[in-house]
Amino acid sequence: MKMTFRWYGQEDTIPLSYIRQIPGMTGIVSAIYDVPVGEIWPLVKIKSLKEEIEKVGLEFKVVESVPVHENIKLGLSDRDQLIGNYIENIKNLAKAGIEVICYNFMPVFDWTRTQLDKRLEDGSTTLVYYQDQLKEMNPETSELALPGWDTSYTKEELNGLIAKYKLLGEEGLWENLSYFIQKIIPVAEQVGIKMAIHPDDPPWNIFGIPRIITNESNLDRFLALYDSEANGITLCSGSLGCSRENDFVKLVDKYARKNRVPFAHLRNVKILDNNDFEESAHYSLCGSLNMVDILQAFNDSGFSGYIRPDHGRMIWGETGKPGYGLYDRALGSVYLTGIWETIQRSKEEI
Ligand SMILES: [Mn+2]
Repeated sequence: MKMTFRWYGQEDTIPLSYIRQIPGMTGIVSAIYDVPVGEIWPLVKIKSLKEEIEKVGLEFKVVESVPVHENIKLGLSDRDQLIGNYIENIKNLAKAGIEVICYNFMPVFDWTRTQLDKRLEDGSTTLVYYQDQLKEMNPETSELALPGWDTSYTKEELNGLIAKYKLLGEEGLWENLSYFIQKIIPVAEQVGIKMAIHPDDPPWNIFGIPRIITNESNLDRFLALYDSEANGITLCSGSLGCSRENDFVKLVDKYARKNRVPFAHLRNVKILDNNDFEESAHYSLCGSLNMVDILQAFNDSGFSGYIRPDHGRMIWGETGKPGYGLYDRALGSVYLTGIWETIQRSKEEI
């Protein structure tokens, strides 16, 4: 297991030198953020990002993410050209020594939460998802916007896009995902990149828009689209784990054993009634997921890929990008590293 940390480039308020000081930290997960979705990332930009990261003594092996243009997900007439650009990105990233590319195939909205600063009992703030809040934020009927939405769309554009996806439906989205996968995976195999799809977050349909990377049977279906280690999953405990139907430990055991998990996101969530959930501290007793069982499953399946702590709460008065402060993610990563050390030590003693 190699512990990594997400960093948003020069816009990020957290200096790389601080991340370097977290015990056990080996690498940075980042991306090129100033090139519009669908366009080619210049190799020179990728290389200079890599140099910046390596200068502080960290590795740059995982990119999160190379976003997939909506027209590829919708299967529109310009998708071949957009997939061509995507392939150029895969090739350029391989040239710079990248090993894993994380991406997702979620229509319109990426991760969805209804509040980004819910105050918990201990005074920290966190991201939450409450169905009651969600109902009030349906873009088709309400003026309210969900936090984290792409504000570059006008309301009319957004509703037009939602209507297109409703028409496409789940099967249409599967077809377009398969089309994309058949084109990109052979290239990834050739250049030695592992593609790792991130599950939909949360793993169910929102506002009638289809979401398909949601559970075990759909992950099976996804992996069968192209049977190759280059066609893998970013196993995210916080996304899959906020549905009680997903047994995350079982998913780790199943997919990591098949070498289909080059990258994982670990965080905890507290599942409440009514599909509500709150992002909690990583510590097992703070949420509904058991981190010891999860890391034990990674160990038992021979996992040698990259892990990063996922979202953290805001603690100790820190302000910044919700979910991506330094303190709680640093605590989370060291906690995970400690569990991993204990598991490795117990193996040596046997
Ligand atoms: Mn994640």
